[in-house]
Amino acid sequence: MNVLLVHPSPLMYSEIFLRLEPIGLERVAAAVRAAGHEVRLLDLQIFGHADFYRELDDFTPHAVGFSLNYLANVPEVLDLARATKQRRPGCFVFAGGHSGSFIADELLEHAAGTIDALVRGEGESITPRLLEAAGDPRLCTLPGVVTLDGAGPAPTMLDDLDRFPPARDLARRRRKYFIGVLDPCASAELTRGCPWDCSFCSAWTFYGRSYRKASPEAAAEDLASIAEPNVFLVDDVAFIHPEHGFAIGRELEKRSVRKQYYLETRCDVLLRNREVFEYWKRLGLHYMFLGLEALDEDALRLHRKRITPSENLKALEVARELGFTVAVNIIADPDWDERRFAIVREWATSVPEIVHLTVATPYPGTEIWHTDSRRLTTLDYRLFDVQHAVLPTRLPLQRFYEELVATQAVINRKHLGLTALREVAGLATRLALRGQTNFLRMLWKFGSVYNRDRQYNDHLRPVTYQMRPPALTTVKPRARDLFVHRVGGPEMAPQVLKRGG
Ligand code: B12
Ligand code: SF4
Repeated sequence: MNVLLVHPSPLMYSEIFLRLEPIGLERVAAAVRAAGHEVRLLDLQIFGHADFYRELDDFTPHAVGFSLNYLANVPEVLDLARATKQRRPGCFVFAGGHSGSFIADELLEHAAGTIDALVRGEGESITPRLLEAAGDPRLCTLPGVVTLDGAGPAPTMLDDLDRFPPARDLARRRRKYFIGVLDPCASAELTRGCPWDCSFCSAWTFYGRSYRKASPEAAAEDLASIAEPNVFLVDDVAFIHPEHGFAIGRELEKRSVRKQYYLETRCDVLLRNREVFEYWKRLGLHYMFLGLEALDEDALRLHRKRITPSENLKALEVARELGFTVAVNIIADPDWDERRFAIVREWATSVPEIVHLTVATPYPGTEIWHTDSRRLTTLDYRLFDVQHAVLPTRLPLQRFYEELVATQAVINRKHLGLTALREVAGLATRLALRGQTNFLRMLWKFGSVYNRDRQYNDHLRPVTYQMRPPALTTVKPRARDLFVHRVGGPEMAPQVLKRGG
């Protein structure tokens, strides 16, 4: 079969700071190719819709699979699926990915027959079986597969993370992938899953709170095979088990692999496992993202972050001592008033870290989707990108965006302002001379992307596809009822939570 795998367009956030290779889709591509299919991958973060239609005509795929990690991409994928069926009526159309896994039935309803199957959970093991069964009415009996005829049992987990290393050779124009000064930048995965259970996050519900590791040898081999000098480690929380980090490091040393790395971790993990981060500093780790989320105790408790403000601040000190460049995230609640924004602005300008501000957003698959008593003010998927307010704002909406953008601008001026620019000018020039202009372009884009009017006007766009809102309930769902992947015995079976009105 000719199989075309498609990653949708970038969201607001990635327009500025980063564009990363679709590593999940590359791993699915590896599994599909291993089953003997001809596979092409098209990343619409780089290519346009015209390129997609050209692929449909030139490659004449028998199957097209879309990646739906992000809710905000739902309308685009639904439109592309429809267009695919119009252009190639016999083509088998399917979709999978993180967000898609939580709203499979709703997506199939919107698609009205233009998506043949939704794949819940990890795609590597099931996609080859799905393609084999395409057109068979028993398709919906496969694990994790949902069609208009019904849903199969819970998805099966990949038994071994070493299988199906990402088919990076299929990603075209790879020099377009970057994060900040790491330009160009590849991605790699050392572990999968997260054992914590923050109330706003769906990483743990997707994997059923499981945590798996690649073998140190396979992880190092994969990193050694990467051509780019920089690597983004996509793990939810890096180096939870320090011995795993040390073992990979030793394998990298054996292979003389030297790269610059970016990773994401928790403050308490950094505090507890300081030595492994220190060791990786020597291997080339320079940049890390710490999910701070809030400055005060109450908000941290609400997010169930299981950490205190003083531990967070201590971790920042440790990261500074070790010489890392750190980015942190703060969740802005739509309930914030001018005073709360001012506090965050003041704090953000007083610390050397890069501070990101995202807007609290209940997503399907998270606990707050069911428990936040505030009613959603919009059902437009495109606004569920943690840059828009989808819950009632205390300030008038326009005023909220004014404060949000002003805060982001103050924070960004700290890093992208004239003084900062003078510091990075040499680096930007060196990259430009090598033809790497992603970082340079990023420096000029802030005003056009983070813009009060643009954000407000996004709410006024006509909505073709409406999200199904959560059912109103005061009962906190059981963790296992939120899981996509079933872990443990049958008592852990995820039940599809019925949503509606
Ligand atoms: C790395 C990462 C990023 C990278 C993106 C890398 C990339 N090019 O895709 C960066 C840093 C850019 C990023 C940014 C954002 N992210 Co992010 N990100 C992640 C993270 C931590 C890991 C994703 C990953 O690479 N996993 C490893 C690969 C192997 O897994 P995977 O992609 O899920 O793919 C597997 C399955 O999903 C499935 N699959 C995937 N695609 C397909 C397609 C088909 C056809 C099939 C059958 C199967 C399939 O099979 C794959 C292999 O098993 C996830 C959390 C998580 N644990 O998933 C959040 C997560 C996906 N991100 C999230 C969010 C909110 C964002 C932002 C909006 C945040 C922001 N601050 O603005 C931005 C927007 C990004 C954008 N699209 O522009 C949310 C998604 C929420 C939602 N419901 O939409 C998540 C779930 C984190 C969370 N719990 O809040 N992110
Ligand atoms: S926010 Fe981080 S620590 Fe919390 S559940 Fe999600 S991935 Fe895990």
